[in-house]
Amino acid sequence: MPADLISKADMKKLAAEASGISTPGGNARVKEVTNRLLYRLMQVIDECDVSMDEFWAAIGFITQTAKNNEFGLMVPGVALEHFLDLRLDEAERLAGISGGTMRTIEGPLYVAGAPLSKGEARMDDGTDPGEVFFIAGQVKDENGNPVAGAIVDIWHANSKGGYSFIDGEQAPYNLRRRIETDAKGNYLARSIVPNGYGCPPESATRALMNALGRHAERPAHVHFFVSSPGFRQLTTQFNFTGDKYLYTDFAFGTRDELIVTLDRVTSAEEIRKAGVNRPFARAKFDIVLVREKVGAPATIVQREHVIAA
Ligand code: MBD
Ligand code: FE
Repeated sequence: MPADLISKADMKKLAAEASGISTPGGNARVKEVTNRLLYRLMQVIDECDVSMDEFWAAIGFITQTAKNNEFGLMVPGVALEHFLDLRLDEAERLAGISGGTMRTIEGPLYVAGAPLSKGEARMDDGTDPGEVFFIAGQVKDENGNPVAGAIVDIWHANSKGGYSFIDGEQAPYNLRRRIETDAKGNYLARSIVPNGYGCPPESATRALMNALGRHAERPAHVHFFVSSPGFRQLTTQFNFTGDKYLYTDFAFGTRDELIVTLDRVTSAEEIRKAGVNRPFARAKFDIVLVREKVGAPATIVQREHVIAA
């Protein structure tokens, strides 16, 4: 069939009617967004001459994504989670907020309720053969003053790129910890160097990436939620210099301000001091929180989180 069979006016009228725009009742917000989405979708179908077979294949694909509980993975894969970050960055700028550590996407693999400890924690259970990794940092305010008692909630993948709870192979809360900063605002985590995450072979998200000619991999990364009363909660991650996928993250999470360099430590003296028995890696990740401001858009995102039993 040819493209552009229907007039814009006819599509607009049909979308508005389907969205209850001129009928009373219902939810005004739902009507508004449904109307705009439908109108744009109709336009895309008409402009691209989407066939009935193609349309129903797309509905099948969306249905499969939902059955797999995979929208949390699909959303960052098509850059929408990063897009939401860009909008929040800009809204903060307009609200006069600046200076804190850069945010980046939460991703779908957070599990609430990780063990909480003061000052430091060991995150791995000793079964992962990966490189020993110390993450040290200080939580500060915009003036450089330490923030004591901040909660640094850290989660990351193992040396195979898998997350505990999700991969079903690791102990509960392995590589997931909450650390309360000490009097100087410092936190220290002992863990293992993570590997990058790749979308599961059978996932709808990987199928989509294949169809788009993109890969479905993330560079290695470590996730953070950082919170303290009176400050805006921060959602962020860091990546590592030299990572193969650093600048092609399928989830668009990499930001130049959030790349750390692994310091490889081989001196016998340092190894002994660190309380380990082999060369290890370390990275520094300081965090600047900005003060909460009335009227500023919230940084705490309400979304479904798993809590491990
Ligand atoms: C991840 O570990 C992740 O952080 C994101 C955003 C998507 C998939 C896997
Ligand atoms: Fe992740």
